[in-house]
Amino acid sequence: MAELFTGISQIRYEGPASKNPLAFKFYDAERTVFGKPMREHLPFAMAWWHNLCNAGKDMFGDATADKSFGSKSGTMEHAKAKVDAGFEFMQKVGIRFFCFHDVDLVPEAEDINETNRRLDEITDYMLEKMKSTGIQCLWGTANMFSNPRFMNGAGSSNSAEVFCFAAAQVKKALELTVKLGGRGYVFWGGREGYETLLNTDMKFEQENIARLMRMAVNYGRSIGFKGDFYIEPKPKEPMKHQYDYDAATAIGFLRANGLDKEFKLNIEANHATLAGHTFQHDLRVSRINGMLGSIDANQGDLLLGWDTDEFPFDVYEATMCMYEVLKSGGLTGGFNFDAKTRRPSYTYEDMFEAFILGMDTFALGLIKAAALIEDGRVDAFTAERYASYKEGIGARIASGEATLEECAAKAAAAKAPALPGSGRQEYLESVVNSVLFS
Ligand code: XLS
Ligand code: CA
Ligand code: CA
Repeated sequence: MAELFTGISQIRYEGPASKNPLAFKFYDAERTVFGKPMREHLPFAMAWWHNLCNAGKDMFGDATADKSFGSKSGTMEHAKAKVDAGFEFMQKVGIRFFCFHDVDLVPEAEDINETNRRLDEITDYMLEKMKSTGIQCLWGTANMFSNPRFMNGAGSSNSAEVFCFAAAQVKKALELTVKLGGRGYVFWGGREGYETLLNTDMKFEQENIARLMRMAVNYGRSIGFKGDFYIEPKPKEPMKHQYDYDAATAIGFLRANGLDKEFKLNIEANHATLAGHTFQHDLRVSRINGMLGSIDANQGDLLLGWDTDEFPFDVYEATMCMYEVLKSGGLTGGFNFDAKTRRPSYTYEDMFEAFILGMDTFALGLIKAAALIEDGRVDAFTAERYASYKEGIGARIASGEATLEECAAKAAAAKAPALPGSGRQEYLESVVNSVLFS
Protein backbone atom coordinates (compact mmCIF):
# COMPACT_ATOMS: atom_id res chain seq x y z
CA MET A 1 0.00 0.00 0.00
CA ALA A 2 1.10 3.59 -0.65
CA GLU A 3 2.92 5.62 1.97
CA LEU A 4 0.43 7.82 3.83
CA PHE A 5 2.55 10.14 5.94
CA THR A 6 4.65 11.37 3.03
CA GLY A 7 7.27 13.90 3.95
CA ILE A 8 7.67 12.40 7.44
CA SER A 9 10.46 9.90 7.75
CA GLN A 10 11.68 7.80 10.66
CA ILE A 11 11.78 9.95 13.81
CA ARG A 12 15.29 9.99 15.25
CA TYR A 13 17.03 11.11 18.41
CA GLU A 14 18.88 14.37 17.84
CA GLY A 15 19.53 15.46 21.43
CA PRO A 16 18.37 18.34 23.66
CA ALA A 17 19.84 21.06 21.43
CA SER A 18 17.83 19.99 18.39
CA LYS A 19 15.21 22.43 17.11
CA ASN A 20 13.76 19.89 14.67
CA PRO A 21 10.07 19.41 15.65
CA LEU A 22 10.16 15.93 14.14
CA ALA A 23 13.05 14.59 16.24
CA PHE A 24 13.43 13.29 19.79
CA LYS A 25 15.28 15.57 22.17
CA PHE A 26 15.43 13.14 25.13
CA TYR A 27 14.11 9.73 24.03
CA ASP A 28 17.18 7.83 22.95
CA ALA A 29 15.95 4.24 22.63
CA GLU A 30 19.39 2.67 23.12
CA ARG A 31 20.61 4.87 25.99
CA THR A 32 21.20 2.78 29.10
CA VAL A 33 19.59 3.79 32.38
CA PHE A 34 20.08 1.58 35.43
CA GLY A 35 21.48 -1.17 33.24
CA LYS A 36 18.67 -1.30 30.66
CA PRO A 37 18.06 0.55 27.40
CA MET A 38 15.33 3.18 27.49
CA ARG A 39 13.17 1.24 25.06
CA GLU A 40 12.95 -1.60 27.60
CA HIS A 41 12.12 0.70 30.48
CA LEU A 42 9.50 2.41 28.35
CA PRO A 43 7.33 0.02 26.33
CA PHE A 44 5.24 2.75 24.71
CA ALA A 45 1.92 1.98 23.07
CA MET A 46 -0.43 3.73 20.68
CA ALA A 47 -4.13 3.87 21.61
CA TRP A 48 -6.02 2.82 18.48
CA TRP A 49 -9.09 4.86 19.46
CA HIS A 50 -7.46 8.25 19.88
CA ASN A 51 -4.82 8.12 17.22
CA LEU A 52 -6.71 6.39 14.41
CA CYS A 53 -10.39 6.97 15.21
CA ASN A 54 -10.80 10.27 17.07
CA ALA A 55 -11.15 13.17 14.64
CA GLY A 56 -11.82 15.94 17.15
CA LYS A 57 -15.64 15.88 17.29
CA ASP A 58 -16.96 17.29 20.55
CA MET A 59 -20.31 18.30 22.07
CA PHE A 60 -20.16 21.66 20.34
CA GLY A 61 -18.68 20.91 16.96
CA ASP A 62 -17.70 18.50 14.24
CA ALA A 63 -14.46 16.78 13.47
CA THR A 64 -11.49 18.94 12.58
CA ALA A 65 -9.07 16.17 11.61
CA ASP A 66 -9.34 13.87 8.62
CA LYS A 67 -9.00 10.28 9.84
CA SER A 68 -10.52 8.73 6.73
CA PHE A 69 -7.03 7.77 5.52
CA GLY A 70 -8.41 7.89 1.99
CA SER A 71 -11.50 5.69 2.47
CA LYS A 72 -15.14 5.88 3.48
CA SER A 73 -15.90 5.72 7.18
CA GLY A 74 -17.99 2.74 8.34
CA THR A 75 -16.51 0.32 5.81
CA MET A 76 -14.02 -2.54 6.09
CA GLU A 77 -11.87 -0.65 3.59
CA HIS A 78 -11.63 2.13 6.18
CA ALA A 79 -10.83 -0.42 8.91
CA LYS A 80 -7.93 -1.67 6.77
CA ALA A 81 -6.79 1.86 5.97
CA LYS A 82 -6.57 2.48 9.72
CA VAL A 83 -4.38 -0.61 10.10
CA ASP A 84 -2.10 0.63 7.31
CA ALA A 85 -1.96 4.12 8.83
CA GLY A 86 -1.41 2.77 12.34
CA PHE A 87 1.48 0.51 11.41
CA GLU A 88 3.18 3.15 9.27
CA PHE A 89 2.77 5.61 12.14
CA MET A 90 4.09 3.26 14.83
CA GLN A 91 7.07 2.28 12.71
CA LYS A 92 7.99 5.87 11.94
CA VAL A 93 7.68 7.06 15.53
CA GLY A 94 9.36 3.94 16.93
CA ILE A 95 6.43 2.67 19.02
CA ARG A 96 6.45 -1.09 19.57
CA PHE A 97 2.96 -1.68 20.99
CA PHE A 98 -0.69 -0.80 20.49
CA CYS A 99 -3.90 -1.06 22.55
CA PHE A 100 -7.40 -1.49 21.17
CA HIS A 101 -11.12 -1.79 21.90
CA ASP A 102 -13.02 -4.25 19.72
CA VAL A 103 -15.07 -1.55 18.01
CA ASP A 104 -12.00 0.63 17.32
CA LEU A 105 -10.97 -2.00 14.79
CA VAL A 106 -14.13 -2.47 12.72
CA PRO A 107 -17.52 -0.82 12.29
CA GLU A 108 -20.03 -2.55 14.56
CA ALA A 109 -22.79 -4.43 12.69
CA GLU A 110 -26.43 -4.90 13.73
CA ASP A 111 -25.72 -8.55 14.43
CA ILE A 112 -22.84 -9.50 16.76
CA ASN A 113 -22.04 -12.52 14.58
CA GLU A 114 -21.25 -10.21 11.68
CA THR A 115 -19.20 -7.89 13.93
CA ASN A 116 -17.19 -10.91 15.07
CA ARG A 117 -16.62 -12.01 11.47
CA ARG A 118 -15.28 -8.54 10.68
CA LEU A 119 -13.03 -8.71 13.74
CA ASP A 120 -11.60 -12.02 12.54
CA GLU A 121 -10.88 -10.53 9.14
CA ILE A 122 -9.20 -7.39 10.43
CA THR A 123 -7.09 -9.18 13.01
CA ASP A 124 -5.81 -11.56 10.29
CA TYR A 125 -4.68 -8.46 8.44
CA MET A 126 -3.14 -6.97 11.60
CA LEU A 127 -1.28 -10.20 12.36
CA GLU A 128 0.46 -10.04 8.99
CA LYS A 129 1.59 -6.49 9.73
CA MET A 130 2.70 -7.47 13.22
CA LYS A 131 4.81 -10.28 11.82
CA SER A 132 6.52 -8.08 9.25
CA THR A 133 7.18 -5.16 11.64
CA GLY A 134 7.71 -6.79 15.05
CA ILE A 135 5.07 -4.49 16.55
CA GLN A 136 3.07 -6.14 19.35
CA CYS A 137 -0.20 -5.82 21.22
CA LEU A 138 0.02 -4.37 24.74
CA TRP A 139 -3.59 -4.94 25.71
CA GLY A 140 -7.06 -5.39 24.37
CA THR A 141 -10.45 -4.50 25.75
CA ALA A 142 -14.13 -4.37 24.85
CA ASN A 143 -16.00 -1.11 24.44
CA MET A 144 -19.00 -1.62 26.71
CA PHE A 145 -19.96 2.01 27.12
CA SER A 146 -20.60 3.72 23.74
CA ASN A 147 -23.56 1.78 22.40
CA PRO A 148 -26.93 2.95 23.87
CA ARG A 149 -27.56 -0.59 25.15
CA PHE A 150 -24.92 0.10 27.80
CA MET A 151 -26.66 3.19 29.17
CA ASN A 152 -26.90 1.48 32.58
CA GLY A 153 -23.56 -0.26 32.42
CA ALA A 154 -22.41 -3.68 31.20
CA GLY A 155 -21.72 -6.03 34.13
CA SER A 156 -23.75 -3.65 36.30
CA SER A 157 -26.67 -3.31 33.89
CA ASN A 158 -30.16 -3.93 35.26
CA SER A 159 -30.77 -6.04 32.11
CA ALA A 160 -29.57 -9.65 32.01
CA GLU A 161 -29.75 -9.50 28.20
CA VAL A 162 -27.30 -6.61 28.17
CA PHE A 163 -25.09 -8.50 30.64
CA CYS A 164 -25.01 -11.43 28.17
CA PHE A 165 -24.17 -9.13 25.28
CA ALA A 166 -21.30 -7.67 27.32
CA ALA A 167 -20.13 -11.20 28.13
CA ALA A 168 -20.12 -12.01 24.42
CA GLN A 169 -18.01 -8.95 23.71
CA VAL A 170 -15.55 -9.76 26.48
CA LYS A 171 -15.31 -13.34 25.19
CA LYS A 172 -14.49 -12.16 21.68
CA ALA A 173 -12.11 -9.41 22.83
CA LEU A 174 -10.24 -11.98 24.93
CA GLU A 175 -9.96 -14.31 21.94
CA LEU A 176 -8.59 -11.43 19.86
CA THR A 177 -6.14 -10.46 22.60
CA VAL A 178 -4.86 -14.03 22.69
CA LYS A 179 -4.70 -14.17 18.89
CA LEU A 180 -2.65 -10.95 18.80
CA GLY A 181 -0.44 -12.04 21.73
CA GLY A 182 -1.51 -9.17 24.02
CA ARG A 183 0.27 -8.76 27.34
CA GLY A 184 -2.91 -7.78 29.15
CA TYR A 185 -6.67 -7.41 29.10
CA VAL A 186 -8.28 -4.26 30.50
CA PHE A 187 -11.59 -3.64 32.21
CA TRP A 188 -12.32 0.04 32.28
CA GLY A 189 -15.79 0.28 33.80
CA GLY A 190 -17.01 3.01 31.48
CA ARG A 191 -20.60 3.02 32.69
CA GLU A 192 -20.19 0.65 35.63
CA GLY A 193 -21.60 3.11 38.13
CA TYR A 194 -24.79 5.03 38.69
CA GLU A 195 -26.56 8.32 38.21
CA THR A 196 -28.85 8.05 41.26
CA LEU A 197 -29.12 5.67 44.21
CA LEU A 198 -32.91 6.04 43.99
CA ASN A 199 -33.01 3.35 41.30
CA THR A 200 -29.81 1.44 42.09
CA ASP A 201 -29.07 -1.81 43.92
CA MET A 202 -25.42 -1.02 44.51
CA LYS A 203 -24.54 -4.32 46.18
CA PHE A 204 -26.08 -6.44 43.42
CA GLU A 205 -24.46 -4.35 40.67
CA GLN A 206 -20.99 -4.67 42.17
CA GLU A 207 -21.41 -8.42 42.68
CA ASN A 208 -22.47 -8.79 39.06
CA ILE A 209 -19.41 -6.89 37.81
CA ALA A 210 -17.27 -9.32 39.81
CA ARG A 211 -19.21 -12.26 38.29
CA LEU A 212 -18.46 -10.99 34.79
CA MET A 213 -14.78 -10.61 35.68
CA ARG A 214 -14.64 -14.12 37.15
CA MET A 215 -16.21 -15.51 33.97
CA ALA A 216 -13.59 -13.62 31.94
CA VAL A 217 -10.74 -15.02 34.05
CA ASN A 218 -12.05 -18.58 33.75
CA TYR A 219 -12.57 -18.31 30.01
CA GLY A 220 -9.32 -16.40 29.38
CA ARG A 221 -7.25 -19.01 31.20
CA SER A 222 -9.08 -21.80 29.35
CA ILE A 223 -8.03 -20.40 25.97
CA GLY A 224 -4.42 -19.85 26.96
CA PHE A 225 -4.40 -16.20 28.03
CA LYS A 226 -1.37 -15.94 30.32
CA GLY A 227 -1.22 -12.18 30.73
CA ASP A 228 -2.61 -9.94 33.45
CA PHE A 229 -6.15 -8.73 33.74
CA TYR A 230 -6.27 -5.05 34.63
CA ILE A 231 -8.80 -2.78 36.23
CA GLU A 232 -8.46 0.84 35.15
CA PRO A 233 -9.92 3.04 37.91
CA LYS A 234 -11.78 6.26 37.18
CA PRO A 235 -14.09 8.11 39.58
CA LYS A 236 -16.56 9.81 37.26
CA GLU A 237 -17.35 10.63 33.65
CA PRO A 238 -19.36 9.40 31.93
CA MET A 239 -21.25 8.30 35.08
CA LYS A 240 -21.72 10.59 38.03
CA HIS A 241 -20.17 7.91 40.21
CA GLN A 242 -18.15 4.96 38.93
CA TYR A 243 -17.51 1.92 41.10
CA ASP A 244 -13.75 1.71 40.37
CA TYR A 245 -13.28 5.15 41.89
CA ASP A 246 -9.53 4.99 42.40
CA ALA A 247 -6.70 2.50 42.99
CA ALA A 248 -7.57 1.89 46.64
CA THR A 249 -11.24 1.28 45.84
CA ALA A 250 -10.43 -1.07 42.97
CA ILE A 251 -7.98 -3.07 45.11
CA GLY A 252 -10.58 -3.41 47.86
CA PHE A 253 -13.12 -4.59 45.29
CA LEU A 254 -10.71 -7.16 43.82
CA ARG A 255 -9.84 -8.52 47.27
CA ALA A 256 -13.45 -8.66 48.43
CA ASN A 257 -14.29 -10.73 45.36
CA GLY A 258 -11.24 -13.01 45.32
CA LEU A 259 -9.93 -11.54 42.06
CA ASP A 260 -6.71 -9.98 43.36
CA LYS A 261 -4.41 -12.79 42.18
CA GLU A 262 -5.53 -12.44 38.56
CA PHE A 263 -5.81 -8.67 38.31
CA LYS A 264 -3.42 -5.74 38.51
CA LEU A 265 -4.15 -2.07 37.91
CA ASN A 266 -3.82 0.06 34.82
CA ILE A 267 -3.35 3.55 36.24
CA GLU A 268 -4.23 6.54 34.10
CA ALA A 269 -2.82 9.92 35.14
CA ASN A 270 -5.94 11.88 34.23
CA HIS A 271 -8.19 9.49 36.15
CA ALA A 272 -6.09 9.78 39.30
CA THR A 273 -6.38 13.56 39.23
CA LEU A 274 -10.14 13.34 38.61
CA ALA A 275 -10.31 11.29 41.82
CA GLY A 276 -8.63 14.13 43.69
CA HIS A 277 -5.24 12.40 43.88
CA THR A 278 -1.91 12.96 42.26
CA PHE A 279 -0.87 10.51 39.55
CA GLN A 280 1.93 9.40 41.87
CA HIS A 281 -0.56 8.67 44.67
CA ASP A 282 -2.48 6.07 42.66
CA LEU A 283 0.77 4.57 41.38
CA ARG A 284 2.07 4.33 44.95
CA VAL A 285 -1.14 2.71 46.21
CA SER A 286 -0.88 0.14 43.41
CA ARG A 287 2.83 -0.45 43.94
CA ILE A 288 2.73 -1.04 47.69
CA ASN A 289 -0.04 -3.57 47.13
CA GLY A 290 2.01 -5.37 44.46
CA MET A 291 -0.55 -4.46 41.83
CA LEU A 292 1.05 -1.87 39.58
CA GLY A 293 0.62 -3.44 36.17
CA SER A 294 0.36 -0.88 33.41
CA ILE A 295 0.01 2.86 32.82
CA ASP A 296 -2.15 5.06 30.63
CA ALA A 297 0.32 7.87 30.06
CA ASN A 298 -1.58 11.09 29.64
CA GLN A 299 -2.28 14.29 31.53
CA GLY A 300 -5.38 16.19 32.61
CA ASP A 301 -5.91 19.90 32.95
CA LEU A 302 -6.37 20.93 36.56
CA LEU A 303 -8.48 23.92 35.49
CA LEU A 304 -11.01 21.60 33.81
CA GLY A 305 -13.05 19.09 35.77
CA TRP A 306 -13.19 16.39 33.11
CA ASP A 307 -11.08 13.82 31.31
CA THR A 308 -9.08 15.80 28.77
CA ASP A 309 -6.62 13.02 27.82
CA GLU A 310 -3.76 15.34 26.87
CA PHE A 311 -0.34 14.21 25.78
CA PRO A 312 1.89 14.44 28.86
CA PHE A 313 4.36 17.32 29.04
CA ASP A 314 4.74 17.74 32.81
CA VAL A 315 8.25 16.48 33.56
CA TYR A 316 7.75 16.71 37.32
CA GLU A 317 4.75 14.33 37.16
CA ALA A 318 6.57 12.01 34.74
CA THR A 319 9.57 11.92 37.10
CA MET A 320 7.40 10.94 40.05
CA CYS A 321 5.69 8.33 37.88
CA MET A 322 9.00 6.83 36.79
CA TYR A 323 10.23 6.90 40.39
CA GLU A 324 7.30 4.60 41.29
CA VAL A 325 7.89 2.42 38.23
CA LEU A 326 11.61 2.00 38.99
CA LYS A 327 10.84 1.23 42.64
CA SER A 328 8.29 -1.31 41.43
CA GLY A 329 10.94 -3.05 39.29
CA GLY A 330 9.24 -2.06 36.01
CA LEU A 331 5.82 -2.89 34.60
CA THR A 332 4.42 -6.14 33.29
CA GLY A 333 2.39 -3.91 30.94
CA GLY A 334 3.58 -0.68 29.38
CA PHE A 335 2.92 3.01 28.79
CA ASN A 336 -0.14 3.49 26.64
CA PHE A 337 -0.59 7.01 25.28
CA ASP A 338 -4.29 7.21 26.00
CA ALA A 339 -4.11 10.76 24.75
CA LYS A 340 -5.39 12.86 21.90
CA THR A 341 -4.13 15.98 20.21
CA ARG A 342 -6.12 19.14 21.01
CA ARG A 343 -8.94 19.80 18.55
CA PRO A 344 -7.11 22.61 16.75
CA SER A 345 -4.04 20.35 16.30
CA TYR A 346 -5.55 18.41 13.43
CA THR A 347 -2.73 17.60 10.99
CA TYR A 348 -0.66 14.45 10.54
CA GLU A 349 2.39 16.40 11.75
CA ASP A 350 0.50 17.11 14.99
CA MET A 351 0.01 13.37 15.54
CA PHE A 352 3.76 12.83 15.31
CA GLU A 353 4.65 15.88 17.37
CA ALA A 354 2.26 14.72 20.10
CA PHE A 355 3.94 11.32 20.41
CA ILE A 356 7.38 12.93 20.33
CA LEU A 357 6.28 15.17 23.21
CA GLY A 358 4.91 12.24 25.23
CA MET A 359 7.92 9.99 24.61
CA ASP A 360 10.40 12.78 25.38
CA THR A 361 8.51 13.64 28.57
CA PHE A 362 8.68 10.06 29.85
CA ALA A 363 12.31 9.70 28.77
CA LEU A 364 13.11 12.79 30.84
CA GLY A 365 11.04 11.37 33.67
CA LEU A 366 13.06 8.15 33.54
CA ILE A 367 16.41 9.97 33.49
CA LYS A 368 15.41 12.27 36.35
CA ALA A 369 13.83 9.52 38.46
CA ALA A 370 17.02 7.47 38.14
CA ALA A 371 19.01 10.57 39.16
CA LEU A 372 16.73 11.13 42.15
CA ILE A 373 17.23 7.55 43.33
CA GLU A 374 20.98 7.76 42.74
CA ASP A 375 21.15 11.08 44.60
CA GLY A 376 19.60 9.20 47.51
CA ARG A 377 18.73 12.15 49.75
CA VAL A 378 14.95 11.77 49.45
CA ASP A 379 14.97 8.02 50.10
CA ALA A 380 17.47 8.36 52.95
CA PHE A 381 15.41 11.07 54.62
CA THR A 382 12.23 9.02 54.43
CA ALA A 383 13.94 5.93 55.83
CA GLU A 384 15.47 7.94 58.69
CA ARG A 385 12.10 9.50 59.48
CA TYR A 386 10.89 6.13 60.79
CA ALA A 387 14.10 5.33 62.71
CA SER A 388 12.22 5.14 66.03
CA TYR A 389 10.70 1.85 64.84
CA LYS A 390 14.12 0.25 64.45
CA GLU A 391 14.73 -0.51 68.14
CA GLY A 392 13.09 -0.77 71.54
CA ILE A 393 9.33 -0.44 71.72
CA GLY A 394 9.26 0.80 68.10
CA ALA A 395 10.76 -2.46 66.85
CA ARG A 396 8.27 -4.41 68.96
CA ILE A 397 5.37 -2.42 67.42
CA ALA A 398 6.67 -2.98 63.90
CA SER A 399 7.01 -6.72 64.43
CA GLY A 400 3.49 -6.94 65.82
CA GLU A 401 4.64 -8.13 69.27
CA ALA A 402 3.79 -5.06 71.35
CA THR A 403 0.48 -4.90 73.23
CA LEU A 404 -1.73 -1.91 73.89
CA GLU A 405 -0.84 -2.09 77.64
CA GLU A 406 2.87 -2.11 76.87
CA CYS A 407 2.59 0.97 74.64
CA ALA A 408 0.45 2.74 77.24
CA ALA A 409 3.02 1.96 79.96
CA LYS A 410 5.77 3.40 77.78
CA ALA A 411 3.73 6.57 77.23
CA ALA A 412 3.00 6.90 80.95
CA ALA A 413 6.69 6.54 81.82
CA ALA A 414 7.67 9.26 79.37
CA LYS A 415 4.76 11.51 80.54
CA ALA A 416 4.50 13.11 77.03
CA PRO A 417 6.23 12.32 73.75
CA ALA A 418 8.74 14.65 72.16
CA LEU A 419 7.58 16.26 68.88
CA PRO A 420 8.35 14.04 65.88
CA GLY A 421 11.26 15.39 63.84
CA SER A 422 10.66 18.01 61.16
CA GLY A 423 9.14 16.71 57.92
CA ARG A 424 11.45 19.06 55.97
CA GLN A 425 9.11 19.13 53.00
CA GLU A 426 10.56 22.36 51.61
CA TYR A 427 14.09 20.99 51.78
CA LEU A 428 13.00 17.82 49.94
CA GLU A 429 11.22 19.83 47.28
CA SER A 430 14.39 21.81 46.71
CA VAL A 431 16.34 18.56 46.40
CA VAL A 432 13.94 17.46 43.67
CA ASN A 433 14.36 20.79 41.89
CA SER A 434 18.12 20.55 42.05
CA VAL A 435 18.02 17.03 40.59
CA LEU A 436 15.56 18.10 37.88
CA PHE A 437 17.40 21.19 36.77
CA SER A 438 21.06 20.39 37.28
C1 XLS B 1 -11.64 6.40 29.21
C2 XLS B 1 -10.68 5.34 29.38
C3 XLS B 1 -10.63 4.30 28.26
C4 XLS B 1 -9.88 3.06 28.69
C5 XLS B 1 -10.10 1.87 27.81
O1 XLS B 1 -11.63 7.40 29.92
O2 XLS B 1 -9.43 5.93 29.58
O3 XLS B 1 -10.09 4.84 27.11
O4 XLS B 1 -8.51 3.29 28.79
O5 XLS B 1 -11.44 1.52 27.73
CA1 CA C 1 -7.44 5.00 29.78
CA1 CA D 1 -9.25 8.89 30.04
